[in-house]
Amino acid sequence: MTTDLTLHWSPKSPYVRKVMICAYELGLVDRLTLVRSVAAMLKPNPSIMACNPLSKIPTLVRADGSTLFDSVVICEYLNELAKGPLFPSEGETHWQALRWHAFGDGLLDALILWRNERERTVPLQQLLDAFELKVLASLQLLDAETEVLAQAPFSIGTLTIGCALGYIDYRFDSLGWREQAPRLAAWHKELVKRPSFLATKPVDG
Ligand SMILES: N[C@@H](CCC(=O)N[C@@H](CS)C(=O)NCC(=O)O)C(=O)O
Repeated sequence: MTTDLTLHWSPKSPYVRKVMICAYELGLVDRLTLVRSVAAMLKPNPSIMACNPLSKIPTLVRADGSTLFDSVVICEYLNELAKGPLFPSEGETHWQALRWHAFGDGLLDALILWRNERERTVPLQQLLDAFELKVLASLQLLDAETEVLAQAPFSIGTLTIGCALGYIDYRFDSLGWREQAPRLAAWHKELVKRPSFLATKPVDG
């Protein structure tokens, strides 16, 4: 298979992980050339910016040089390329998948801003408290939705929630989220047995 797609990639980014999980699930991994790219809010990266002025990963470069970002767009593009099932188009499963996709991305956005704030020399306590409140409330709601999550088909929605929970494991271990959301934890334990999750576990380096 030709590697006609270049992905600005990092093993730490949960948004990149979404794209990689889609690629594994859709059998498209062999078409990707992964370029290790460091994206940091305080240090715009010229090599990413040559393709994406926002200096964010994931950014996908196609064979004709055109680019696609962000993860929302890239995941849907890969699904379309493979004529995959990850973006259900019919009925309630469509809205369910889109809602969990937005929910998981929103949770990730809050977690990343929370992490940035807590690493500042003098963090703003009000912001730290607000992020914690939102993350705990999200976990509570997802825990209440576990039965529906478990019955839903595997989709961009369920995989994004899985990536957000994986990011909590990676960067917010001390939150003890499994005690706050035990039903969700049981669902997540099964989800991460999928080869696409095992192959994309976040790692430092
Ligand atoms: N909404 C974007 C978020 C991507 C994002 O924020 N990625 C982080 C890495 S985890 C990044 O590139 N940060 C660099 C920056 O914000 O300048 C997506 O879904 O792809």
